[in-house]
Amino acid sequence: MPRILHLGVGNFFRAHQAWYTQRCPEWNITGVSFRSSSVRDHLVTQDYSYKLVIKDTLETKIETITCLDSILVMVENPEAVISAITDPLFNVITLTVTEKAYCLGPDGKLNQNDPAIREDLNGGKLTLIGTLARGLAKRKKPITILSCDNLPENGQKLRSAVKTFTELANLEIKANITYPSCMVDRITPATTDKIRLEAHDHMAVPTEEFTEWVVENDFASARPDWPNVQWVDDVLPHEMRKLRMLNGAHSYLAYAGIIRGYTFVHEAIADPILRAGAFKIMAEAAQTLPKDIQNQTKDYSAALIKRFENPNLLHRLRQIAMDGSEKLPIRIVSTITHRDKQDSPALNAAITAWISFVQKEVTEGHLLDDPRASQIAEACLSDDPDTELRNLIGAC
Ligand code: CS2
Repeated sequence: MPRILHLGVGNFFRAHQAWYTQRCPEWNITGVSFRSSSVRDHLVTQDYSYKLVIKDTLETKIETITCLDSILVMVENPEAVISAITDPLFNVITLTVTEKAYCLGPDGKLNQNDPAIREDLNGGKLTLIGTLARGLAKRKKPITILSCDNLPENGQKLRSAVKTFTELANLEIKANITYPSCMVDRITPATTDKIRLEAHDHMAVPTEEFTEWVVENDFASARPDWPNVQWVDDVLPHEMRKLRMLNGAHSYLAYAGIIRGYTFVHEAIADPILRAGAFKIMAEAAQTLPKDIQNQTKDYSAALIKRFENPNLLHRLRQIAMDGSEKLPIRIVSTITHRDKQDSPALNAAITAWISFVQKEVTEGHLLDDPRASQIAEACLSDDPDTELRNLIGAC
């Protein structure tokens, strides 16, 4: 039976890639958890199957997902993960590890001074990039590595990061490896006790009905025939549309919404000021997209607003607000850069909202959920917090 190795078994993977793979009965997935064994410890007691609770505006559907059938835990046994990467049993490695795990600098290349990368190169704790490089260096058979994180040109960025690490660690990769880029989309909130009760499953995952996956068709060997995937030669226009319009508006709603006292996305989008702001971000973002998709952007914005309005999804603004220093450069700052000399008041309002949010959090003594939390806190307490914070996300 062909197999996928999936790195990062969080809710998004369980709602998106696993849902597609469930529709390819001949394919199974081995998962890898990086930081803790807790997902494995729970799923193992239920044969790794779990319920997907699909919440539309009008109805809820519950599906059982069974294609995941084992999980390796990095902190318990890193060697097992490296062996899996070399194992010819796997044809595809997919990843959902969040932006920060790539350890990229502002130029989108591996940040060679990242303390975690330095530690890994010096024989300490393995990073995601170091783990992939070490496994791939031992691999003989072709394999496809498919990044499913919200980064533009995610495949190319991963390829370049692994290549740089390989050189720094004096490793050599001989196998034929492809790194197609892809765009993934399905809004997936964190699980709540209410969802667990509703699905009678401790490991249930809530998600929306809508789902989208656009993948570059560049696979080194067998691949699943995932249904409803759009197979393309160039995914970049799709990535830009989604990151700049959906994720950009999401981040704005998160920061401006929390400041205005809201908890969930559907509450924030019902506020006329925030709704207008989200629409304007999408309009400013739409103008940066390639000409041939410009005519789709009006309908796309309207569809996004409808998805944000879903009152049953209960998507917390704080979930989106985390890791702002990683997310904003990609979804807001780079859009401003692409607008060249045109004014970008709505996109700038998202940056201002982030600055107000982090300042409020720091003033109130809350620990920020962000890999650069301490730098942000320092910037907030400096003489010129506005400039310092803008510098941190490259928005100067
Ligand atoms: C959200 C995304 O948490 C966030 O930053 O903007 O996770 C968003 O829900 C997904 O990209 C939707 O596909």
